[in-house]
Amino acid sequence: MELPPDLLHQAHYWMRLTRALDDRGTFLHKQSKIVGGYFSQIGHEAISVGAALALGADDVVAPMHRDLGAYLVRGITPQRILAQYLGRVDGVSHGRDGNIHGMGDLNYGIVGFISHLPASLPVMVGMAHAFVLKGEARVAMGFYGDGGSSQGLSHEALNWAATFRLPMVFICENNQYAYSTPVARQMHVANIADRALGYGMPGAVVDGNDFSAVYHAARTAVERARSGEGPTLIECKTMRMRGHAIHDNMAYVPPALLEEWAQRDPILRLEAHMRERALLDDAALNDLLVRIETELDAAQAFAEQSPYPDPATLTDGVYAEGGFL
Ligand SMILES: Cc1ncc(C[n+]2csc(CCOP(=O)(O)OP(=O)(O)O)c2C)c(N)n1
Repeated sequence: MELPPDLLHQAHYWMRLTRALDDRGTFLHKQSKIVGGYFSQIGHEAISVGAALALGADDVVAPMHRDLGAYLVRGITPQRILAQYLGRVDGVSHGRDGNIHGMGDLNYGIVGFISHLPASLPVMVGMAHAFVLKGEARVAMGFYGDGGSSQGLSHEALNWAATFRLPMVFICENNQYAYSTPVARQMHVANIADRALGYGMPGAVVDGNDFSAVYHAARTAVERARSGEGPTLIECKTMRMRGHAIHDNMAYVPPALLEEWAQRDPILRLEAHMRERALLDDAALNDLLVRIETELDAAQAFAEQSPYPDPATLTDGVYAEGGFL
């Protein structure tokens, strides 16, 4: 089924913004303005944007370190994200973390990434269970990687969600490597989604570099979850196009593999599709890219003038105040 033009234009903007913001982060890191590591998400844009666009405003999501697009789609501004990267008070975690780890904001339905890989999944399953107990028609979505899929917490979370038919969508981003470990060195199944059968839920394998495929699968899973039919596991196959983090030159990845995946770049594919449908031409693309760079220049200026946090506030927010849902 062909997606409507307005959805494709939205997706195109978010995917281009995600990549440009990622490039901006790399640039700021090279200027030594970002303390610590920097995780690039290049190549993951169709997954984070496609899955997040399938959610409703009251739903909740736990993105990970390569899901920048999901933060943007949910409404976290580039200003706040760049301030976060620079450790400033206007960052999402108010200067408590540099790069991706602490970027949660429940006002936007975003649970901050728990660095211990699939550790976010049981949290999201708990939220999904709370929605059922409270009789709310809300959906929880959790992202995890191929590496995270081999850890115990992901199995427990999937099993619990299936057992209680929870409104949960699992998005597994299979980007072929967990740090330097290729998928074949950590599991003996062809598809991570094949495991869905063992948990008792539907599993879908999608081309993670195809926005339309990701969006359709996520939309179907969200609708299924909302109507009380239970969880779905969606495996999005993609490739990590950069090192694990900026320090990693990924000498362990065969260059031909990267070249092969570069031919399937998710943004170029979406643009080719839009051009075929006469929804995009060179002039419109150029306008969009200029608009995004202008937006990011303003965001960077905002972030760079934002102060560092007052050390006296260091323990603020360590304990929950009031309810969280
Ligand atoms: C329990 C634990 N062990 C190790 C790490 C360090 N670490 C962070 S991401 C990562 C690899 C994750 O691989 P995957 O789940 O496939 O996600 P990807 O980085 O490929 O997107 C590792 C080993 C961690 N954060 N937590």
